[in-house]
Amino acid sequence: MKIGITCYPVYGGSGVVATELGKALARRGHRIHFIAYSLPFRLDHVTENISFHEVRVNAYPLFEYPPYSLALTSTMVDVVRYEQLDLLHVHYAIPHATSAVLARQILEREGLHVPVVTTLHGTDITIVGQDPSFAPVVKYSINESDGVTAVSDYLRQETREHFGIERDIEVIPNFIDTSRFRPANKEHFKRALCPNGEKVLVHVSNFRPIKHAPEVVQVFHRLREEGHAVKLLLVGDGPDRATAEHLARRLGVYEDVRFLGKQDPVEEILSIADVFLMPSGSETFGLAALEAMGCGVPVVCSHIGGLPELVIDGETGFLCPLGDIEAFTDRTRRLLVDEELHRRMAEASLARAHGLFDVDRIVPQYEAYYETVRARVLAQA
Ligand code: GMT
Repeated sequence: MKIGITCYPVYGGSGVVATELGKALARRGHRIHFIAYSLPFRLDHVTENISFHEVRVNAYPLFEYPPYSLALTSTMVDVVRYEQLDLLHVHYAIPHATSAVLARQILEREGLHVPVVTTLHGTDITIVGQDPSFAPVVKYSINESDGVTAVSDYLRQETREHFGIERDIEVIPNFIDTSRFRPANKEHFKRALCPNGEKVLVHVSNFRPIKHAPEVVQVFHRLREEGHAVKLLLVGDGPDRATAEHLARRLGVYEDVRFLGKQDPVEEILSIADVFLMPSGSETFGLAALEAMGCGVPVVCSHIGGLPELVIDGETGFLCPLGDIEAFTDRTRRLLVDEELHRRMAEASLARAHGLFDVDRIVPQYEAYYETVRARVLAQA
């Protein structure tokens, strides 16, 4: 199939899923055309089956807000026409689904029928999409897409409830490349960072307020107060990074916290982690937690959103009440002091991540869905 994929190309879960999906589809023989405002950050190499089409938005004195959605629509129309795409798959509803639906309507006038599949990822439904400035357009674009997928059952329910949407929504979860996210022996790296055999806590996020990153520092501080030999690695960057940094200084633990910034080879860091912390206030799936589990790292996270569909409480990690620093500290402590519990949870995490969320298991679900949607659209044309 010739497939156009649109996503946010910057650091973020939906961009990662879209890019890894495109790369996997290309390996399976499909011809993939990424359509975005810059090269997706995980698209480190362009292969024979992958092209990139940049969306350019021209400045004009009248435009205080240059209309990116329209430039995207025009690029989609152009790419579908000249590359003869079979399907457009857009990730994150705003504005990608709207642009794709409009592109499809333009092309229909020319007798071209290009189905639109929209994948809902998270804040496009749970936060931003519910804002009155976007909600009616989001609802319309979801209803008008030819196929809709959501990354968890929780997100499917949220979409139905908040937007009053009744149409079919296929749940296709996030996935990982298990040849990349797997346990690896990085003892030399661990010894360099932890010369006295300290245990390692890791948090990976874009440090947006919804990730509650400062809570990770609070948990770490409590464990240090109790005398545990432990280090904290914080990966990623964003608005709350400075807050977390100041907190670490104020609490006197800064020396043992490493702010590593945006790191692409995140699996290297995960391979020396003992516990992964995710105190998020909202998470439709939790891709970063899945990547940790793929490396055999137990996850301690908030009991919210789609996380219970990934992390099995007491088996692969722990689910804690939202914002309950005491509970997060307690569960992390248990994993630090009880080696047998840690071993069991690390093994269970690995088995769950590799058994259920491997790229080779999930990508065929997208392929089958594309076929179903395309057959339906062509039958109606
Ligand atoms: O909000 C983010 O962290 C980024 C966001 C996105 O759409 O780029 O991530 C969402 O999509 C990921 C991939 O499907 C999910 O694993 C994340 O849980 C989800 N984030 C939130 O719901 C906050």
